[in-house]
Amino acid sequence: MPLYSIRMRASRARPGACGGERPEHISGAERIVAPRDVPAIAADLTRRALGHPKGQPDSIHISVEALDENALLRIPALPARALPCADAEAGLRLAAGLLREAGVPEPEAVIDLLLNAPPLRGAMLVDADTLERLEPDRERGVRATRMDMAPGSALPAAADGKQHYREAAVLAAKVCAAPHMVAEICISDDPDYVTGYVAGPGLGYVRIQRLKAAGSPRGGRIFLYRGPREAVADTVAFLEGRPVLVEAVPPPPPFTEERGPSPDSLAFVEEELAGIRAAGLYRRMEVWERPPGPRVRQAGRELLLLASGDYLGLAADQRVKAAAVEALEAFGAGTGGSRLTTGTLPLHGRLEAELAAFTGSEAALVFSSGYATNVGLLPALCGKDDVIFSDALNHASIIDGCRLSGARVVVYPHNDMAALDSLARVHQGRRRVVVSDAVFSMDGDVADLPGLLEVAGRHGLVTVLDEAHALGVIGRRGRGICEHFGLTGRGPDIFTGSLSKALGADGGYVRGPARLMEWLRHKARSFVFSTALSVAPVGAALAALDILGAGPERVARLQENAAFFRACLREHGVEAPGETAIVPLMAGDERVAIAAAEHLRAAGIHISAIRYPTVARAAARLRAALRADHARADLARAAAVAARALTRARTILPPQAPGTRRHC
Ligand code: WAQ
Ligand code: MG
Repeated sequence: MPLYSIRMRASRARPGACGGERPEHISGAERIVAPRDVPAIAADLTRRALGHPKGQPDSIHISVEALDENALLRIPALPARALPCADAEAGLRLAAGLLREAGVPEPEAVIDLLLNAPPLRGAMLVDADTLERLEPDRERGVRATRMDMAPGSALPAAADGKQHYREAAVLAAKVCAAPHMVAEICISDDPDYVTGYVAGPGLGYVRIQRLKAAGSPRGGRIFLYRGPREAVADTVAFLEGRPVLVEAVPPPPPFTEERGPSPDSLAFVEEELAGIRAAGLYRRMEVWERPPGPRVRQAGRELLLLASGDYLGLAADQRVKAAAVEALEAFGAGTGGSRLTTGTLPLHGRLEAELAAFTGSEAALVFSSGYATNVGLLPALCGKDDVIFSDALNHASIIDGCRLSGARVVVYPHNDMAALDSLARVHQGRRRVVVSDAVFSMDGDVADLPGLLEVAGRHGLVTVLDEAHALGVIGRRGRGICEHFGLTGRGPDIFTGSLSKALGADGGYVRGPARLMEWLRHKARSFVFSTALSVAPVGAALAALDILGAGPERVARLQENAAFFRACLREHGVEAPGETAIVPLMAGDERVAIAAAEHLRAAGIHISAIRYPTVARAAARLRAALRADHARADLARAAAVAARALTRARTILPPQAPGTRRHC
């Protein structure tokens, strides 16, 4: 069967070139194919020329020529192996060792030559002993061409579309079959392809994981020759003219004993960050230069802060800090063990007793954070045969706790007790739990506890209420959701909460019946496997409870401030329902929320813009959080500026282009 050699060469005029210069080579490739495959392969190579990462060509040459069947040589592929290495330096050392093995006396000098030569289209043909250049055209080098894998070779195409190995293995087989050839070394000029190889007739094809730094466009090839000068012409003629088909090219051997991550094993991180930026969801961490307070400093600027969970101003309270210091002095900075091993100190038990007493529960159990509390409690309560009914606007820690439990999770529409009732009728299970935020963290509304208790009672559901934003905030004396509703009879079964918001400290807790705490000590994995909460926050929380227990003044001031701020907003035409310390100012579009927050900042006011994934897409908002120690004048000003900021942001922004909000 006649065969054709198809060769592609893509090039462009050098930028700023003066006349007479050679065009810049972009890419080249070739195949040897049966006549019927010529059109398809020619198209394929043209596509490849047009899509090369080095850029668009000015001209693409495709040549198709019939081969002299009698001259066609079939040779076996070289056996292939792969050497892993951590970086190019290590790789070049491996290459030098291989060249020496192939009989090259000064391999380091060969590598120097390769690294310092100007870019060539072809390879340098170099005397293996004297390093003299032997090829007739030193600007171009010698090209190995008219070669391909034999048809029927089973080598699959590279998954990334890069055919480097396949082509290199063919080329190396031909080079090593050339007369008087000792060895070859090759570094790709593809900036993304750091793997190179050394090959030799006795050596085989040895892939070296890294022969250059990623991003470097420098590549090159050296063919090492040992023979009479008169035979150089024959070798060049073989390399350039003799048609060769290489049989049974083996699949690329992997770099198995790889140590350390390959340089781009974390490439997905950059990609995902780019997507996050493009969707306007990129987040920074600002540094606050003072403890939480009504006024704070950030990046050298004084700001009025309406964004802190330190609702009662206890985080920097003198007595709270002093108690933390005292606890630290008495018991040290860290506890050094889980509560079940060596981490339980006298203060832990005291705090649990005081918390229970303050809230009217039988007992409490302290966790290392509010998040750890919910992801510990829910999987302890429920497993795969169970059902958890969860409010659609519950906090992420509840959502994660539900998922981790493996229970069937039935999300009911926000605060919709009729819906909960019908869902509870349908979804049966071994144990059934309903869990809700007491105060919803992004909307600031209060769970319909009387309704929830009624539905739960009807269906025998275990009730869990998260009081993170309720303790110290709602109820006349800050005792939380039961006090808020004036509930006297039986309340929810279990409460969770946080020590790091109104109590100004750190950590989380569960409270409820004593037997439940005893059981959780065995069951809640975030409790069992966390180091015990350190004593400074435990001491701080105890002092905060003391202050709260002494009188409801702070709580009252917080509630008055929240009412005042809402009234101011309404005066400026901004809807501000609710009664808790959290006031959402709805923006909808993420960009409106961000622009409004920026406007507020320019006026010296910090109110957080909240957006996906914290809230649903297109439900972005400014979330104002009130404090007991906010001054009335400041709140009045903040309300006025916030109202203006939202109106402006809405009018200035063009409607969002369709599709730009999609990002997963
Ligand atoms: N003949 C001689 N030299 C050539 C040829 C050729 N046909 N093609 C390229 N060169 C020279 C030229 O100087 C290039 O700068 C240099 O080789 C590198 O060429 O196991 O992609 O085409 O996975 O960038 C190695 C694969 C891939 C290793 C090598 O070379 C593996 C590669 P590139
Ligand atoms: Mg190439």
